[in-house]
Amino acid sequence: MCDSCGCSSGNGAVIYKPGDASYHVHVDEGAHAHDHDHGHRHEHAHSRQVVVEQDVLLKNNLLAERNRGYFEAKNVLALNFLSSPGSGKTTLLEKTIPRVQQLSPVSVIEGDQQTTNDAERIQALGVPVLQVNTGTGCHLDAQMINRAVKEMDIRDRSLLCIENVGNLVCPALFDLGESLKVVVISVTEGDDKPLKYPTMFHESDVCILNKTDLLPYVPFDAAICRENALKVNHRLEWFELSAITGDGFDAWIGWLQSKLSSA
Ligand SMILES: Nc1nc2c(ncn2[C@@H]2O[C@H](COP(=O)(O)OP(=O)(O)OP(=O)(O)O)[C@@H](O)[C@H]2O)c(=O)[nH]1
Ligand SMILES: [Mg+2]
Repeated sequence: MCDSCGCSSGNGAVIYKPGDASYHVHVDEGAHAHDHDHGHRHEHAHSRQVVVEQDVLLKNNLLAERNRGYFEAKNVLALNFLSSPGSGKTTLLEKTIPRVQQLSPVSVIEGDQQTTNDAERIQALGVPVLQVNTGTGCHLDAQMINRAVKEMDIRDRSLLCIENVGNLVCPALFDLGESLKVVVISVTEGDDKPLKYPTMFHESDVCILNKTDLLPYVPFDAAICRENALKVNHRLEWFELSAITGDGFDAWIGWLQSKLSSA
């Protein structure tokens, strides 16, 4: 359960019966249900809940703008890495950082509900890293980044990698003040994910299809996945790679280096 964005409450969720477009139920904790005279059951969201959510996002956005101003003033390229749990964000960072360190200093903020496992993996590379544990929270927010950055000595003209909590839903809603969002999807997740979780792909600037070394073993069509992602967001930069074998890495590293040299 997430107690910071209330996403577990099911607020605003709609349940559809397959094949019956006229039937839908809005689910809202604590709301009353009733039947409309147009033949379907309908539960209304409490307006108070909506106001609280707007308030949370507004407060977050104000802080995100402060973070963004700080990053811009220091010419820091801040990348927010997002994905389902286990798509390979940390592995991608482990393989990416050694290849860009020569060009620019790197620091990392790791977000997870619990453990310092990912921070320890990054620390082994010898770069500054902080772990943010969100407890029951399912995403990082701008305040967490604001506090973390104050604890770090972020260098001018550097790369800051922020690994968000593994979750393809809520982190898309919370602006951290990052320069760009990078969504990672792996071939074991299904090529329909961009259509099923469109907000994440719509909000992202870059999409990395990871674990391409497993393509021979899973029914996953990379071309269809790309088409689905571009349907949701035609501006997405698209990379296909394997963080384990290093296949496809040159294009990703080349793109990153060009961003760093123009930051
Ligand atoms: N075959 C294969 N496995 C990979 C690849 N990238 C990552 N993995 C494996 O996938 C698992 C999860 O990788 P992580 O890098 O921890 O994934 P993550 O997205 O950081 O996970 P969370 O932080 O828990 O959300 C590990 O067992 C990795 O070794 C890849 O390109 N190919
Ligand atoms: Mg990780």
